[in-house]
Amino acid sequence: MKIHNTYELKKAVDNAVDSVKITDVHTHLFTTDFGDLLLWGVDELVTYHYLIAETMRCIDMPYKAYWNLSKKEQADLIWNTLFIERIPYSEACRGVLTVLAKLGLDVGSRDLNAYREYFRNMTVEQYIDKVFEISGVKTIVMTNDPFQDDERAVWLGNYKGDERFKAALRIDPLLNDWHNHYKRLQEWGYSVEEALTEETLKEIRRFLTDWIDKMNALYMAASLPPNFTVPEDSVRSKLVEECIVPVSREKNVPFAMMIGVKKLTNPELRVAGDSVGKGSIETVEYLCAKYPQNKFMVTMLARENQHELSVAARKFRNLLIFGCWWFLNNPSLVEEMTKMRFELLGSSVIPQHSDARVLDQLIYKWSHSRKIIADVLFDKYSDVLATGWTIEDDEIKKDVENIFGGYFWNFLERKF
Ligand code: HDL
Ligand code: ZN
Repeated sequence: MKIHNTYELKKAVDNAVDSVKITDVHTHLFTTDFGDLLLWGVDELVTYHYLIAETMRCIDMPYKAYWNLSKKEQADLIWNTLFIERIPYSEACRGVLTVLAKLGLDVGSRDLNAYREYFRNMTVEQYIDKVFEISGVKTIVMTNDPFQDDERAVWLGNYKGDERFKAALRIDPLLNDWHNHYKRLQEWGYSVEEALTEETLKEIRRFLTDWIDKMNALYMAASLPPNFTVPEDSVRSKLVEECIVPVSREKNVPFAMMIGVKKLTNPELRVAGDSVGKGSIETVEYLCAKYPQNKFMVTMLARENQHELSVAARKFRNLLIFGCWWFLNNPSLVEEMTKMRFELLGSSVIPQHSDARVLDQLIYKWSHSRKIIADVLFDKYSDVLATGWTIEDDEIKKDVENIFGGYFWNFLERKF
């Protein structure tokens, strides 16, 4: 049906965005095969590391004392500090409230114990179904690291899987800390040594291939520091060009570079202690230009990298940019980045991923992002209509399905 006015346009956009089933290309969630690695429920939600960082700004408790508290005591402390003693309007705080509201709980009661009651008789299987249904997510991609022993054991054991959960092979230890991890590959039967001999490089390629096959990984990924540079005279640069790139091309799986993480800026905050730094767009451009048959997914953590990354995506069809990652996943920056990306790239981008670490977060991260992306799309479509161009509602539906996952699946299929 042709759209005739902004009222019909708003309705068509809201219907399309509210009903689209999402592919979430980057999360830290796990199937139930992995047991406690899958975090869920209100205490995990409230002790999300974003909220730990925000709480520790407000109190003088020694970091060590916080880490020695039980999970419940940590949640009580965070709840009292950020939700009772203050109005919870940071994005991570608001997210908790959105989850409680979407679950139909009495948010106004501020009663954490009542929220805990809700989960008392819930099984994880029931809750996975509920969260996928409420959030409108159809498929999520996990972050799967064979160097994590408890996770590795599951892959080598009786992993059954769940068709809603896909795998991504995460290789930070290999790329960022070869010196301390090559012995692991030796233990696992790969004839590598610390020196990157031809034999070692061949065996690393075998390791990557084996795990892509074992996991049926959709892509390989690594989080990388601001100074990540290729080419350079370094182990990491050599591993990227001699191992990651050839395996990525041969298996036709993208290499996802997540650039700009300054690890443990405050080590006492542990998982909450990482910060951000501007990365090198030249490295992204070099790799995309030198390896046109390879596919690269890139997300960068610094706001300062966003415009040049969008321009780089204009230059290389084998570059797919994705998400408003981590410190960028806030309404003001999601709107800014989404507008810029749609204006520079049209729909050939993945505007968002959740990065959810706790299952419940799918509910809020997608509720918040859907609204912003819908508003930006409404603006863009309105501008098009204002020229006298016409738009049909099923064209909007198709465009929305594309940006909430279709373009990702299409990118995986493409061979350059
Ligand atoms: O490296 C990553 O994938 C990051 O997303 C980190 O896990 C980070 O701690 C995080 O959860 N950000 O949202
Ligand atoms: Zn992540």
